[in-house]
Amino acid sequence: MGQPDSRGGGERRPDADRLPPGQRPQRGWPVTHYGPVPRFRPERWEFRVFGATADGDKRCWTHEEFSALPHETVLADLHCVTKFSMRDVEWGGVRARTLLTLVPPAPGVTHVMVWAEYGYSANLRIEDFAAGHTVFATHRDGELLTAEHGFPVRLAVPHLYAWKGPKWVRGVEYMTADRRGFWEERGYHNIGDPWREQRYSYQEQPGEGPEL
Ligand SMILES: Nc1nc2c(c(=O)[nH]1)N[C@H]1C(S)=C(S)[C@@H](COP(=O)(O)O)O[C@H]1N2
Ligand SMILES: [Mo]
Repeated sequence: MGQPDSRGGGERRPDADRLPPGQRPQRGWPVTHYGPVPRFRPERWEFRVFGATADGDKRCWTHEEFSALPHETVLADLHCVTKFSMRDVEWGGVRARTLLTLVPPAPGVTHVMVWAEYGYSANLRIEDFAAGHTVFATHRDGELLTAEHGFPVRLAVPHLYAWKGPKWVRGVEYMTADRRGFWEERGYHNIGDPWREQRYSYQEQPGEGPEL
């Protein structure tokens, strides 16, 4: 199901046809990440939801099981903090909302940490994670992701800078307090809203992130 109106924060933004401040459009699809591209080993791979779940149990899916979860598509833009943006990316995969339904968080959950291979991580407020267009993508434009773009699973959180969307995701930790992820510990903004140009941690206002 295409969602032409999903570019903004859930409802259509009046400025949906513009780019966030300081961004320029990018042709093609560059590869941007820190560290090596992990090799996918299906027999060792699992996707885990753990931490403060409602019933206290963690939940794991094999690759085959994860691939069988309800598949939906989301049309969104991607904004890299290095200032390029890609318009109208069609992600296909499992909505974060679907996972929240399958594994309800405990009432006190305020944030999640999304974990990827090699310990890469990104923290999100639960409302950013629960947004209707937040999707664990397995496909782009109907094709399986390539290794360098995050196969088998990457997260897209279209209303935040793209570092908040780990490639090669392996799990989600439900948290009852905020904690910084990989880039958030290394000088990037704890929230990362491109429309507010929240690029760096020195721009954080009181209450926007845990102590550095
Ligand atoms: N695991 C992991 N995921 C990551 C990154 C990374 O370094 N490691 N970089 C992020 C950044 S900064 C961007 S812009 C996007 C780039 O996605 P792409 O290479 O598919 O364009 O991936 C994000 N996901
Ligand atoms: Mo980025």
